[in-house]
Amino acid sequence: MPFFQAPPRLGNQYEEDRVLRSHLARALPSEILSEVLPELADMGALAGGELFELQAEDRAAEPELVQWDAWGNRVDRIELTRVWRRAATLAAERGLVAIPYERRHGRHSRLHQFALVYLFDPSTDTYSCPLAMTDGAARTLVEHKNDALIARAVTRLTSRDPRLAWTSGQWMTERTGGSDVGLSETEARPAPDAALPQAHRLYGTKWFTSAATSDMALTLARTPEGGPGGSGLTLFYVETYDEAGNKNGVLVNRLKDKLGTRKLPTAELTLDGALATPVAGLQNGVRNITPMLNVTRTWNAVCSVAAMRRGIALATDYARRRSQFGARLSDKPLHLDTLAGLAAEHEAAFALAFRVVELLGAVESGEATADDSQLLRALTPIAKLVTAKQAVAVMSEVLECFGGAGYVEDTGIPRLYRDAQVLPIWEGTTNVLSLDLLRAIRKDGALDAIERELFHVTEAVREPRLGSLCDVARAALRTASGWLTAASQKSLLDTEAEARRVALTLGRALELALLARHASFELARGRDRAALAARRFAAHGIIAPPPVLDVAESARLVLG
Ligand code: MFK
Repeated sequence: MPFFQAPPRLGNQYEEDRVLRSHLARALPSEILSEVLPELADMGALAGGELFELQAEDRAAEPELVQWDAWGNRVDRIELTRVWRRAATLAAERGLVAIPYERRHGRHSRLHQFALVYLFDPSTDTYSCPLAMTDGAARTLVEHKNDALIARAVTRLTSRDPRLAWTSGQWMTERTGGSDVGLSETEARPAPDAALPQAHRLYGTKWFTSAATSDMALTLARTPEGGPGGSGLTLFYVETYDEAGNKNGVLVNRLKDKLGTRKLPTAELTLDGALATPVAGLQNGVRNITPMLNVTRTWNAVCSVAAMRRGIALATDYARRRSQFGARLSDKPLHLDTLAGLAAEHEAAFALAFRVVELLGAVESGEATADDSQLLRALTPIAKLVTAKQAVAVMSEVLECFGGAGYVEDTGIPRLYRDAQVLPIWEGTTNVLSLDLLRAIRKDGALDAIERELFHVTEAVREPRLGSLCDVARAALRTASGWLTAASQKSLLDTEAEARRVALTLGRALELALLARHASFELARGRDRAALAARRFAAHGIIAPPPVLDVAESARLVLG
């Protein structure tokens, strides 16, 4: 009988995930945990069962743009994959966007939501993208207290009825820049004839719009009075169809041919007179859209952690099924050592991403202190950038854990790696988010907030065996803050050059401290796996490579 390798399998992704279960047991009051547990177990079963199988069956399918109908009408319809159609229904029914707006569990509602998202995301081919933007749009409309749009749109964005539920887009990127959004060229011309308040018609090109099947979008455009830059832009609300069901001046030019997230229809759009209404006045468009950015960045962090978990779950299962050199890979010391390193990165990233989730829940429910709000501002860019980098690194190793099979498309494994590579890019690249952290340090006291957090978190570590790990985290914070001080004594340019290593170091220091606190909680209950993860994570290194070249030397090295 010739040999055939058994493929990796998944069980219930809630029940098999020690990290998720143990963190929820610490962070959620027991009565809330008991209430949400059936939902989590059910989502875990879907994620490891029906959805995982559907993903495999549907592996080769991609969305298609149909621009014309048989009679020559421009229709610009995007046909979605089976996984996406199923995911849309499930997401609405399970309240993946609705939960934090229903706020059944007060400040814990975000934790409830993101625990479900974490289970749902890896089995639904990036359907988290439209959900993240939908959540971000709802949050933005609520924060701006735009009652008319809350009544019209938020009710749809947060509906649990799949027939009524809307998704939102976030149309920001133009040819002038995905990062420097203040350069946007889209024009907003007043449309006094239209019924909407302060109606405008939008003209321009949006160059990279994810999930172009949305029912509405928040977007930026410049009115005739708007000056240059981000403050001269207006944040607009636009629906993709008018009341009669006709396209609202939104043309889909083509779908992007991307490295990964290929199930996600990302499009180039032409706005040709799309009727739109301002969300919050006619100025400060960039500032006004930041609630959306901060929510989608939180989704990004959670989905980075979820992606790592999926890769590790598959690689670990495979290690139990695959034998080489006379033993299962799961009995091979070097393979185990490799998997342990991945597990440590995942658990540390989990601790930081879900700390942001906790803070977001507290701030939204009005139960947060001013310190919590400041800390949320500081941790959101850090969590997004550091977890995304970890996801790419972990996924590269996951592929290697499968040997050649990890490089072959129909195993489904290469997609994990390609999809992970978007995580550090969209919603602000690593460098743009590092600069955002600098902005938050200068404007919003982010460094003080991080110092306070690290102090409180390490104070809560009661277990002496974890004391040295807390010392490592505190030393990393001192190092990063020393780099900033030294650079700021030189120049703004020198400070800017430090931003990435500062952000990555602070991110890993926070991850270590939060993981040590969790490990202390676990050790007190006789469980040592989180402590093992913390020890291993600290050994990977917390402090980024130090600055050795100044700005002029880097320029000489790179540019000659
Ligand atoms: C897995 C699920 C993930 C979900 C994925 C969703 C799909 C992805 C779709 C996309 O990728 S959409 C495009 C995403 N694009 C970005 O994220 C843009 C990246 N660029 C930035 O974030 C830049 O930092 C930014 C555009 C904000 C810089 O623009 P400006 O015009 O130079 O901003 P400026 O002047 O520094 O800031 C304007 C105001 O906003 C300031 O406040 P004031 O007006 O009061 O002074 C800033 O403090 C404030 N601000 C900026 N960023 C903020 C913020 N406030 C709070 N939080 C922030 N993050």
